Amino acid sequence: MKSSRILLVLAALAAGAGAAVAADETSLEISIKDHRFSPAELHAPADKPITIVVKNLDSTPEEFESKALKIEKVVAGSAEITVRVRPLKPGRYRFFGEYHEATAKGELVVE
Ligand SMILES: [Cu+2]
Repeated sequence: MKSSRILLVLAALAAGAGAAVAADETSLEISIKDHRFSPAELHAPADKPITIVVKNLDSTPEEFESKALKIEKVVAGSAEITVRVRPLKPGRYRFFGEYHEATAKGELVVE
């Protein structure tokens, strides 16, 4: 009885901590259609962690890649991935779809 109460308190504390982190995080969403990103430009505030959900609406796979962001992750056709980005300084960070580099281009604008 006593130990289960302690567990409940710990669970509540953990949930609170998680909510605090989530509130400070910027969540962005981008989709891929016809080998292009939409929107092609994402905006995020500086110095905060960023989560980007990449939805691939094409039936073929794409690789979400950014040298500036140090990201390289394959997203299967008709699937989605979530990438986490460390807090960034203001600037423009290019990304692209490695499998269709000619068309799949975008930028994350941090300000
Ligand atoms: Cu690559």
